[in-house]
Amino acid sequence: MLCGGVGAARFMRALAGVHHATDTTAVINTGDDNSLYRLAISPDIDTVTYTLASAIDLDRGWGLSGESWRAMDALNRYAKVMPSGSAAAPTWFSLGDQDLATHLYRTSRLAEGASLTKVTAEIAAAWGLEQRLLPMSDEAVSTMVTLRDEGVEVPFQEYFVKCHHQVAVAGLRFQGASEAQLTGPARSALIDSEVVVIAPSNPLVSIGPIRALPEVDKLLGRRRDSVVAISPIVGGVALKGPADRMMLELGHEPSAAGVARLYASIAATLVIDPVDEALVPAIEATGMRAIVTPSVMSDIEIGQQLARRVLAAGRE
Ligand code: FO1
Repeated sequence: MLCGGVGAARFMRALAGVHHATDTTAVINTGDDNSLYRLAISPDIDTVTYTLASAIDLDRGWGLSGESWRAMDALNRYAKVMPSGSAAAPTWFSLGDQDLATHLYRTSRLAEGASLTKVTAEIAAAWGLEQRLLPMSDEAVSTMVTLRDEGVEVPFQEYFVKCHHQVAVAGLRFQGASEAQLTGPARSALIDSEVVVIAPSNPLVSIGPIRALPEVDKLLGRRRDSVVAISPIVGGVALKGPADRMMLELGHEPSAAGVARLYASIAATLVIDPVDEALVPAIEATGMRAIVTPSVMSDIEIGQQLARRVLAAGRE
């Protein structure tokens, strides 16, 4: 599966109920990664990890449930004296006390020369996961967002968290993507898997960075018939996050048909929710097949039914 954060994690969770976790691989976006507090933070990897470990905070959609924030509170004391221009305590980006352990471990292991792939596997094992969680690349790729009204380009987390993704976007750039490589295991997964699922993640900033890596679109295009995408836009709105607004701001139709136009070259099937039934002709006009099935994973039953339908579609 090509994965971003929350939507992908929810689908992975449902998939675990209908398909062997040991036969499931997630290729996860690292364009959101950042080194705030000089720590190696990988939000989408951690959201998938924590969700599959049933440790995610369901209200926030990120970080750990039952979290405490004592380290952050202590940091806020120093933020008061921090010189302007210093990045020592970016307290607009909160790290919970338990979540901190993940970043401390990952940062130290990377400093010892371990690859992000290796460290991600160690962290997944520590949480008892059987799915294979793979970063899309072991090299740095940074999603940069150009803000329309401010006329500046900022790293993704500044757009998403500091600006609460309420500001209009004029452009996206995946810094480092053309020099970075899909990891070996991720490449093999995209070639050898029976079915590739494009998770219901933001097509532009969660799936986009993965596709920006050399050869990903070519690899998927070659096996397009067994690539199934799930629309993250239902009834014209994103189930979570700014995908609908971002698509509109960047010239795409914020609908399941707009998603089809983005994915038509790499996936033969788009799974849409019944509310979008009227869009089937527009989706088929892109050359994709539309499959209509409840796509809002409001309970585990619906999630598992969606997962079954997606797997079947990839095998047809
Ligand atoms: N999102 C927020 O809205 N505010 C935060 O302070 C915040 C901190 C944070 C720390 C670790 C982490 O893994 C995720 C965190 N997120 C936070 C969510 C993060 O911005 C998003 O999960 C993704 O980058 C977008 O999918």
